Amino acid sequence: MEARVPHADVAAETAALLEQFGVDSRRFTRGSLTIRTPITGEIVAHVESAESMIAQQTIARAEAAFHVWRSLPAPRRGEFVRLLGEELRTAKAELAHLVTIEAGKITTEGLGEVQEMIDICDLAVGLSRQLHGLTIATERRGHRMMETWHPLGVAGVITSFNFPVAVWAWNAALALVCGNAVVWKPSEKTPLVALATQALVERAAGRFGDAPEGLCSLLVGGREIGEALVEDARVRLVSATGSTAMGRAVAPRLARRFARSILELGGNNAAIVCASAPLDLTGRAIAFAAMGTAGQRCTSLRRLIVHEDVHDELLTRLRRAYASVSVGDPRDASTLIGPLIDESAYAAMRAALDDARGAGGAVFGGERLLAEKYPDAFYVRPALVDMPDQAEVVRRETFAPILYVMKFRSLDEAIRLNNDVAHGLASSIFTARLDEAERFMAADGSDCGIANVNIGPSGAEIGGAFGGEKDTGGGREAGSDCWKSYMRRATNTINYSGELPLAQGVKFDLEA
Ligand code: UN1
Repeated sequence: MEARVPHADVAAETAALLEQFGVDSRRFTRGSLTIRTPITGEIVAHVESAESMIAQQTIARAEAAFHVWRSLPAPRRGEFVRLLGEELRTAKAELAHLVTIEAGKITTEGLGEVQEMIDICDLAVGLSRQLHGLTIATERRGHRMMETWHPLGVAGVITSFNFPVAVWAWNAALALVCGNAVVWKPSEKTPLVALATQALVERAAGRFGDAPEGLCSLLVGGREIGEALVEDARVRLVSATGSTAMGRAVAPRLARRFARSILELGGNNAAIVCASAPLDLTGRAIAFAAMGTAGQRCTSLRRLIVHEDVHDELLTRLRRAYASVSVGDPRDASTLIGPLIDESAYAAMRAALDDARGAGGAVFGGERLLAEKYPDAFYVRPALVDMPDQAEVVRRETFAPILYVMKFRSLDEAIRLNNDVAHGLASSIFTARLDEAERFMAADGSDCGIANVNIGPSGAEIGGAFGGEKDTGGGREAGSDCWKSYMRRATNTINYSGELPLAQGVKFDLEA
């Protein structure tokens, strides 16, 4: 048995990093929430968990901040987000390293996560001068009709462990330029990167000068904090990332009080590989999409639907890649696959592989690795499972690196398999044929929010709208016109005619 790695160093490194961000050590050394790094499984911090009372006070402060913030010119609000982007650029390496420690992402993906935050800040700054509405032709002489976009209120943001800071940034950067206050509840598994990010927010606020206190706050805590955000009438919008079960619990409660929701609830993403697909590119794309981030992206590739003519050759290539992929400490430059987040993720993976075997699947890989070196951490070889059909286990989302492979003959059949699951987040087709690519993206093609050609389903840029249909929740975040979700629309009709013609030719002749 190899010697256990000394457990003090990651904790010490974490504390040093947090102190560098200016986080008060009391915030991560005492408290009931025990934080472990998935790299070794060792405890790295104890974080204080907020109670509902604190949540109420934070929301009250956020609402007061909103009343000030909404009246600042939008480009001035953009300046705050520009400063936040600068802080993120300066602290990119350190914040990325904390992402690695807390979420187990490999270094390049940790850096990518922070880059995604910087990108959305840049987008939001540009947007702060482009929050424009339409001017609409009216049916009445001497009238003008237009729409204006106004700030909405307090926005609650609930994020998950797998993108512990980027998803907050997608929401916060837009919400802030749109004139809202933001209250953030991060995953209980990743509050440390949230504390560090909040320190950067405070630095940006200090440089900005007149940001109202409580404009952008952080509430570390459990379910009761999420519930406080969902139930509070002052919170006009809740953007929540997590499981479909969480979304099902949250959505009706928000609907009951007519609050807005943006839900991003996971996916069971497929790729169709046609007979004409360029196999080199396809294999590389599949490897990243299915194994990258240890299969713990909402957009991870979980189902591969392969034309029977190329099935065997592609599977041979993939087996080679799965056998040789480097799994290990995400801080090592040579590692491509870091650990699973925790033991429950590993248990879910094992259960899914058992079910797959029971359904006639041939499993390659999937075994636990490095258990002797890291008995409290959960490293696995990603699993490739050749399935006879799309069994129940394939149709459910398991948040782990498992790729189920199935065969198809006709594109109709492949599209039917692509759509025949509860989720509708991301999808891809690999083909050299225009007709197949277009059919996949057409109204009777993929039913997902993301439908790609010759590129995997994961790793989206922030410029597009991100999100999906069906059990994914229907929400859209990041680019395109997603900013509209963070504002309320007013339609204005202005009469400069000196007369009073009524719409639809209605007559109502009465002196008053
Ligand atoms: C998620 O997994 O919740 O498209 C978000 C991607 C990333 C975001 C994933 N840009 O894979």
